[in-house]
Formats: sequence, structure tokens, C-alpha cells
Amino acid sequence: MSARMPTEISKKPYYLTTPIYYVNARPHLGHTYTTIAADTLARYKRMRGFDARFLTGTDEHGQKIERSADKAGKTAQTFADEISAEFRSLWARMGLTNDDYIRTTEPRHKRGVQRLFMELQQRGYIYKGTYTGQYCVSDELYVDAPEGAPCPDCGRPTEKVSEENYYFKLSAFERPLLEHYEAHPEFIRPESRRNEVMAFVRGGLKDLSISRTSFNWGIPVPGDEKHVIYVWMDALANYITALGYGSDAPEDQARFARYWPADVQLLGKEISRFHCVYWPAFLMAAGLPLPRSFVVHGWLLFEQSKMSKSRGNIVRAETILDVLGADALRYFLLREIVFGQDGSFSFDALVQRYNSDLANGYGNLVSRTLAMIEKYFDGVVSFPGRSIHVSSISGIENAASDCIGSFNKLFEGLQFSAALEAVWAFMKTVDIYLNAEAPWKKLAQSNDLPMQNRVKQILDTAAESIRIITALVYPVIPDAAAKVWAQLGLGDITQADLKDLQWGGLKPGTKLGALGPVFPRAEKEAITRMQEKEEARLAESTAAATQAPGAPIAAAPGVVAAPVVAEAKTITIDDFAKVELRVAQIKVAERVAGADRLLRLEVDLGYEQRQIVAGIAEAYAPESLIGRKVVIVANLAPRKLRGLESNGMVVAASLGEKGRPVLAGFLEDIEVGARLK
Ligand code: ME8
Repeated sequence: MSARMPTEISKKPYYLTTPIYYVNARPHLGHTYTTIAADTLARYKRMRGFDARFLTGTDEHGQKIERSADKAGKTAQTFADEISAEFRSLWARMGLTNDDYIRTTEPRHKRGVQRLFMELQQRGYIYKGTYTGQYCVSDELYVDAPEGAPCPDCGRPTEKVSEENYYFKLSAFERPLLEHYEAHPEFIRPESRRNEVMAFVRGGLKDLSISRTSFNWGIPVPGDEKHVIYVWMDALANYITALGYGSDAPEDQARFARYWPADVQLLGKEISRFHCVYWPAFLMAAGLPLPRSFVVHGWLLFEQSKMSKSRGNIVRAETILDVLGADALRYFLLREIVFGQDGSFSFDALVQRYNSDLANGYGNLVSRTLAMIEKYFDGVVSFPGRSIHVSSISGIENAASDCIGSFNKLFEGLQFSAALEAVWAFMKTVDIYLNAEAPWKKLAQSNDLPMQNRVKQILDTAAESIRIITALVYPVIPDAAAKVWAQLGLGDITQADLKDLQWGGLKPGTKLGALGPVFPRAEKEAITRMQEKEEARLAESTAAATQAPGAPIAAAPGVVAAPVVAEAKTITIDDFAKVELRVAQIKVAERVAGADRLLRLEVDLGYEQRQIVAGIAEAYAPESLIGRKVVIVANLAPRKLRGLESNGMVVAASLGEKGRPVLAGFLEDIEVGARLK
């Protein structure tokens, strides 16, 4: 139980969750986006007097993780331990305030999942049957499609499975789910996602296979250990197992009773079916209350498509933390993207927003106001904020109250971007006021007492405005807000009572703290520095993929020189077997605009077609390549070249100093897809 518990018990509980992230790859900005939104909401709710409990964690079982671990040559547990630790340390580095971090490989989770399974069994919602059909390993999804058909969700090839399985009677929940959606319009937000989910359920629900026997990286079905529980049932249960569901210990039961049902479950739109259909059906079947709401957000796009490991177009949060800090990232993601809709990330836009809103906006208002109080009045605030007889001040006061009202309303509705816009609009009003009153000019004109008092009043009004602004933005940019709070002479913001924020809280006699820059302006080089960091990371991961022991050494982009073994180093046959070399036939070849060396190829592997961007344009005319059979490295991590995704490399000898590529080929006719070993 959280350390905050004894003092929090009188407060209203509020429970919020993020999805638990797969450990098949390291965290990227997409994961950071949801987790930042949850952290901001948790901080906001705490500020409003709630006992907010925030859960995140990692999803570590299933075939996808097992295969990724295999590829990396590690046991699934070691692999999961390493990547889960990366997520955890990133959240810690960012100062996120999650109260718990659940891993699905923990005993507390296993116990809870097995309890849930047994509960559903006892209530008659589980039966045994045989599943014969397609399965998408990438989405861990049973697919209702003919053999050979791609996954309707992600387009990747599906695999045929035929297994004796346990089934969950999902079909029994079609009506109850629809009734629940109808009766609780706020259950799925935004409305567009609610409509999609309802249309899916209205289309009919089939019973769901909830166990697998063809691999064993998962939680065994109690009493029938050759089956492991379907990874989505396992994963979804984290939201209750983390609270103590399945444990008989009184403190676990008390925690579960206090926080369940969740107030908000945040998720990306691609997993709404699992959360808004399967999860409530499992809960209904177990006789447990349903979460109050699911909030489904859009995708963070990079280079025009969803940022994701499999597309290779990721940006890592660490790059931004190194250069601009966590607050810049938090602010950008919540201000730039309308929560619920897709939005694009770019380094240019990040730096532009940072400079305009944080450095020149908030940072500048704080530093010039406080510096003047320091310079002219020894850093002491002397006027009470409330000063109704001066109309310009009461104008600011009214604007502040309006801003507090709109901010709270918008934030409660998770409209982060609009809420921040309201604060920056108020900031602008204060800026205009300061420029119009020009206190520095007034003091230059006259230094008599009435004028001094007038100037004090102006500066203290600005300082009080800064106090209000700082309290409002604290959940979004906590580090900067804490600094400014201390500079205002108000001490530790985490100890402040911000529940009923209103004008007039800055008391006369308050002595400012030590002043210092809050958001130094970012130079143009910040963009280049971040880009270089990402390129270095990409090169590192590509090198790890291609230059692992025994792997070929890369020549031009998208081309590998035929395997060359570094001097004095030998590799085992197992090392070589890691490189999947296959015969592919070129179907399409065209030049890439603006890149003299690159050709965009579409190649056929028999079982799939894929795009490869290869650096062979100087040696081969595109039309000469159509129909030609080449050798490719088929299991190379995808990467982007000139914005195009390249899924593999073409094998070629590399001649002369310039490394002129000569494609590898066969004298015999050979069928496409054949593996070289
Ligand atoms: O789906 N834009 O894990 P996952 C916005 N383990 N959000 C993104 C994003 C992007 N480009 N990329 C990732 C799983 N996310 C399951 C969940 S829950 C019981 C099990 C965020 O690692 C977003 O929240 O694929 C998305 O839903 C989640 O990461 C998917 O993470």
C-alpha cells in the first residue's frame, strides 16, 4: 500500500491506469505520451484533494514476447526483466508519480489471474472446445479470416492454429454490454470511439478462446497446466491484481475495495476492443463492478505514420530529456496534440513551442516580474492582491478567476490542450497589462512614494498572476512550477494546498526566494543535437542487428556486402543461423527522389511482399532489375531511409574503394522465399 495511505484515507479515492506496455521493445515517445497524460491527471486530482492512485506497468507474457526473446538469444524472463527495467527507470528519470508498477510476471499477478479464471469457471462462463483458425501474433489476436488472410487490424500475416482451448462465453455479454454503453454515455470517451465499439458489438460477439497450448510463456490454467491463459486476459487483469484482487490478505482486500472500480483507464485507440469489450465482459462475468470510464486517445505520428517499433519510426524520450528536459516534453505533448485525436511529433515543432510558450512566454514573464520586485523593492511583496478600486487590477483579477474556472472545466474533461491554451491566454493578458503600465518607465519618471506604491501594486498584481498560473500548470510542468513557486517565496509546492485556488493568496511581506532562469531559450542547434542523438541511436540498434556476431557488415544503405568474417574471429553455426537470408524477386524498382544512390524496391518472398530501400542506384538502372532474383536479409529490424520504410537488406559484394555493389544471385533457377543456410 502506498506510503501516503494513513493521511489519505479521509480523501476521496481516484484510481487511474495506463495500458501495461509490451516488453518486446524499449519504450518510445508513444508509451511516454499515455504515461505523461496519466501522471498529469493524477497530479491534478491530488491537487484537487483526491487520493489519486496511478498504476502503470509491463505486459510480459505471450508468444510475441517469447519470440522476441528468442531472437535476442535470451530467456523470456531475462528479456522481460531487462526491458521492464528500462520502462521503470525511464519513468523514474522523468519523475512520474505512479504509486505502483505491475509486472505480469509477478506472483501477485499470477495469483490474481488464476483466481479470475477460476471465478469465471465456477460461474459457468468457461468451457472447453477446439479452435481452428487464424491468429495474429503481433496483436495477440484471434482473427476471424480465412487461412492465409492478413490480420485485419495490422495487415501482418496471420498463422493458422488448431488447438484444444478453453473458451469464454463472450457471446452471452453482447446485450449486457450494449445496455451498459447505452446507460453510461461517459463509459467510453470520446464519443467517436464509443460509436466504433458499439458498432463492433452490435455486429455480434463470438465466444473467445482464452487459452493456448502451443507455447508456455504465460500463466498456466489452474488445474490444467498444459494450457496457458490467453495473454489479453492475463494482461487486462493487471488493473485489479495490482490492487490485491485474488489475495486473501486483509490489506490487499481493503485496497481493492477502496480503489476498484477505476475512475479512468487510459489507452490508445488500437486496443479499444480489448479494453471496452473483453475487459468489461470478464468483469461482468466475475460479478465485479466496471470501470467508470475508458479514455481512448489517438496516435502520436512521426514521419506521417503511427510511431511504433515495428515501423521503425520511433523517437526516444531520453533524447528530449537530455536536451530540453521532462517539462518541455510534457508540455509539448499535452499542448500540441488534441487529446483523443492523432497528432504529429517533430523536433522543429517541439523547439518552436518550447521557445514561444515556455522560454519567451512563461519563463520571461516570471523572470522580468520577479527581477523587478527584487531590484526595486528588495524582493518583498507588499500589496495584498485584492485591490478592487484600481480597475486595471480588478480586470486582471477577473481574468484570473475566469481562467481558473475554464482550466478546471477543461482539465476535468481531459481537454489538456484547450486548458493550457486558457492559461496562456491569461498570461498574455498579464503581459499586455505589464507592457501598458510599464512600471520601469514610471519609476524612471518619478521615485516619490505614491509612484512607488503604484509600481508595487502593478508588480504584485503580476506576481499574484504568476502564482495562479504556476499552480494551474503544476500538474503539466511540475519541475518548473516547483522552481517558480520557490522563487515566489512560497516554499515547497508539493506541500501547498491548491484545492481552492483563488485570487489574493500572495500575502504582503512575502520575501521572494533565490531567482534563476526557469526555461532558458533553446538555440536552433537543439534540433540538430536531438536529431543526431536519434541517428546515433538508430545506427547503434542497426549495428546491433546487422553486426551481431556472424552478421554481415553493412555497405551502402539497404545493401549488405556478402558475409565477411572479421579477422581472427569465428562464429558458431548458431550465430550464422540467426541471419535469415532468403531469395526474393524484385517486382518494382524506382528511384528515390533526392537520393542519388537509393532505389525503392518491392520484392516478393512468396509468402509476402515487402519494401526495401537499397543503395544500388549508381550501379543498377531500376528497369534492369524487374524480375531479377536477389538474396535479402529477411529478419533485419525495419528502418527508415528518406522517410521510406526499409524491411530488409539486399546482399551484394562490395567492390573497390567506393564499394560498388554487385548483387548476389544464382545460376540455377530458384524459387522465391528459399532460405540460404
Ligand atoms: O498494446 N501513439 O502494449 P504496447 C500514442 N501490452 N500512444 C502510443 C503509441 C503511439 N504512437 N505507441 C504506443 C499493448 N502507445 C498491450 C496493452 S493493457 C492491458 C495491454 C501507447 O506496448 C498507447 O497507450 O503495444 C497504446 O495503447 C499503448 O502504448 C500500447 O502499448
